[in-house]
Amino acid sequence: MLVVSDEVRTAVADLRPVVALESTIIAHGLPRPRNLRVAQELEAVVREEGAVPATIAVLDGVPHVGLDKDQLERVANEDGIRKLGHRDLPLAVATGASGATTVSATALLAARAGVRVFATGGLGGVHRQWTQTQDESADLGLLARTRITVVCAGVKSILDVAATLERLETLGVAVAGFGTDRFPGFYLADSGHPVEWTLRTPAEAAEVMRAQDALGGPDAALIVANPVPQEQQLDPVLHARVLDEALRECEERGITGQAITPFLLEQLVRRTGGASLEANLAAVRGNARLAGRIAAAWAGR
Ligand code: PSU
Ligand code: MN
Repeated sequence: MLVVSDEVRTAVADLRPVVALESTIIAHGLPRPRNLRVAQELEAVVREEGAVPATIAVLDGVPHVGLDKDQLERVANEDGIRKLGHRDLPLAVATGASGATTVSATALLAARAGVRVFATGGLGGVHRQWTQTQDESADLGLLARTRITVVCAGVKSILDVAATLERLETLGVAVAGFGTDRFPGFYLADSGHPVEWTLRTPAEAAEVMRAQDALGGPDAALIVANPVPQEQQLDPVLHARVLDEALRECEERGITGQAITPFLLEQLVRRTGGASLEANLAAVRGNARLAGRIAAAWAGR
């Protein structure tokens, strides 16, 4: 039911560092052909930190943890690759579908394969029109039930960040800033909201993971919120303006459901002349690196 690559399986068995990587950002979050290069680069960054990358996707109904070169290419370039949240996994398996996994599906499959650390860009969360649409990413609920450490640059700035932070509190998901007491804003180093906890080193993050296991309780995640470096962030004024425009366009065109996130991300790339893409990539790269370091500290347990 779950194919774990030889490299990942051996590393997990030997307690060596492994970092899970999601594939929705590759298939639906980034434009071609850059997406494949980014997928390869993220794996390389994880390796530079001495960890084994485990990119996760479903191909022809088979969930894979750890992709080879051709499989990664399929995710990046194949038409008709679906976007799979965790609820979609049994449907994709039973029907033989292929799809990229979101944070929720990636976290579930990673945890099943024994991978404890996961790097992504921005988490899904509560959308701005929530009172009308009830659109809240399944990422949040799944992270409340899965013992995994997610390194991210906050939640996507297209969301209602304050509401998302409240939901994470309600759901009992631990959130800590890495080297900051501000919750990062994905394209921006600071979302405008504080975090109550700050971790300063990968070893400290691994210490929290140990404490989670020792204390027991619900199998919730640890979110390590790692800001994009200040000098690589998107200009905050430009960000505010284009986000407003993109949200308005989304509403005018009646885009809903799973399509909202890819649509808005693409609009931002277009309306910033590619600058949002660079900030996005800087954030994801930094997260892959930090995840590699946390995985290394965790492996030394
Ligand atoms: N962040 C990005 N690009 C993305 C996503 C996040 O920079 O494509 C994806 C993640 O896979 C996340 C998903 O899990 O969007 C959330 O989508 P939704 O809001 O439909 O749950
Ligand atoms: Mn949604």
